[in-house]
Amino acid sequence: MSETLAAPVEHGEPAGFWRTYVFSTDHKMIARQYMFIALFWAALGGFFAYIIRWQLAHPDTDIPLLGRPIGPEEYNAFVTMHGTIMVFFVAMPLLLASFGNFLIPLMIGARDMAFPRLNMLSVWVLALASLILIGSFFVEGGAASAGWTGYPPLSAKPAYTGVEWGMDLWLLALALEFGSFLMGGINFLVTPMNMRTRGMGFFRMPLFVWMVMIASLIFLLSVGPLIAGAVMLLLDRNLGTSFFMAPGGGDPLLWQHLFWFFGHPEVYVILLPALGAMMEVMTTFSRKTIFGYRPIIIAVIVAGGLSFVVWAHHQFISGLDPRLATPFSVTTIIISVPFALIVFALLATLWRGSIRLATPMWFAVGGLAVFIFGGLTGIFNGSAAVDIYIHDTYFVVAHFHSTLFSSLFLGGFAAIYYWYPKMFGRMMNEALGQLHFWGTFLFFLAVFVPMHLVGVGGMMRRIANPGQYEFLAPLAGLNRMITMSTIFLLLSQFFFVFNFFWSMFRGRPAPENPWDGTTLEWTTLSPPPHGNWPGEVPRVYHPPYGYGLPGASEDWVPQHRPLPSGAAPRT
Ligand code: HEM
Ligand SMILES: [Cu+2]
Repeated sequence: MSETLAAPVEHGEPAGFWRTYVFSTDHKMIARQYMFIALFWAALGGFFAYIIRWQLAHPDTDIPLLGRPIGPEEYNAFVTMHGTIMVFFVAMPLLLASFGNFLIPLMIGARDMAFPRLNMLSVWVLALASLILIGSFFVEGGAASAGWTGYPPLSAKPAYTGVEWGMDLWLLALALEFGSFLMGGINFLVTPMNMRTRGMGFFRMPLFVWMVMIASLIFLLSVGPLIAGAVMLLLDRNLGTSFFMAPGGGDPLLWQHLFWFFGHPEVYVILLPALGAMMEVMTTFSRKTIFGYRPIIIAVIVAGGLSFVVWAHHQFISGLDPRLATPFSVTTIIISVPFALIVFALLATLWRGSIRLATPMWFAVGGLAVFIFGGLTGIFNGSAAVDIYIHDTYFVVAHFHSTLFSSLFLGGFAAIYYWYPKMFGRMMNEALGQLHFWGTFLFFLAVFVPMHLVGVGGMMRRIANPGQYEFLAPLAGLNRMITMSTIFLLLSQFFFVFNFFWSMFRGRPAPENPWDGTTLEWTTLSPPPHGNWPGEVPRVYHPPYGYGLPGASEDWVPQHRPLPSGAAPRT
């Protein structure tokens, strides 16, 4: 791309504490801010998972750490907030916003984002949304409790849940969060479109950049109807309209359509950056060019497009016209085709590679394995006939956690362990990293594999006390085992927390390129200075993953070095 655009951006070197750490326009500082917001919320979301699980295993007893029992109303609030937090305040800020911000300029060879002030605004709007969501716990009636999907009529009439302000604040917090990611999304799209360094064609961008661009586009295109829906719900709650209330002529199903038209694409907004990070890690640690670079991009675009026509698979038994069930089943099953292609491409990348099993690679491979598993159970949910039996059971809960946990946490940890040296200038401890991986991976399986059995055994989701149902009595032992495993899963995270903060101050100083990566972020200092490269921005000579090239002196050629004559990386 043109040299002028890659020249230093207009905002100068930051000066002083406030401009450097708080109101920063530097994409790398903004990325760290997003990361800390996400990690704060992850701790709270995880704590809520523990509260939920404790209540399910030992209903109505004192919850250790909380120091008191919770009733069914509060249980609903914890489930709602757990889901809301994990999806909107952990997954998107961490995968899309933090890594998107940190990596896009570094990977494409730009000195910052296209719109640095908009970037700063987006993180502060998210911070405001976070404060409002926290505030909603302390208002009269407590926090929202209509589920993360906020279905009316439950969400439309305060009398149904006893939640007054909490629900309005929930809607407001989400509206602000959406606004924040719309602003972020503009940067994630415009920056790679306009600010690539010389030689960086679109098909020479690392896959992570592609994934963030496609995720941002999906988000931009799907969120509008839900914002309209949220305004209508606010009006129903506060001004007596009846968009979603049957007695006044409204239709609660309308909300479900608006929500899931956004909701299904939204899971890809979470998934794609995670997959992108896993791809970067896998190619580096198997020392092999990614298999099928272009087919992967095309498959993701196809899956992204299809994600707009599958939404009613969440509504098979909602009173939807049964003639609609078949088309939505079919589109849902079709969407597994591009994903199967991506999975095979990744397996082919690993195949016969010289695999280096460091912590990022463990998380990436573990994440891929769990994602495959979660994708397979999705086929059952997507088939309308089967879904009649498993809808709203713990089978569904187990399915979506397999895909979401593998994206958010297994993919997210792969990304953190991989790029931490670049982000913070120090290496993380490898032994602690591997302990963290095995604790997380094995206890994840111990929580969510048996959960499928509980679901097939008939246990419904969103119930506060399974002890009230005689037919669920045989599942009590499994439920206690799942809760025990949840506690160990959460305890395993202390390996990470300690490693993360300890390494920041005590870790071995990171070299520029600790993993022998080929993409541009590894060509500058760790951490990169303001403006990203101390001297000129490097230019690019070939596609991103130059591993194992014949004629090269090492097993890799970085993107900013010309290829040895005769070598051409496959794309
Ligand atoms: C520590 C690991 C986790 C455990 C033990 C856990 C456990 C649970 C449980 C027991 C429920 C209640 C299910 C119900 O009654 O419907 C739930 C709901 C949910 N979880 Fe998790 N979860 C974990 C991590 C995650 C992650 C990583 C995500 C997303 C990225 C997530 C997203 C959700 C969502 C969206 C709901 C639905 C909330 C609702 O029904 O309104 N969870 N989780
Ligand atoms: Cu869906």
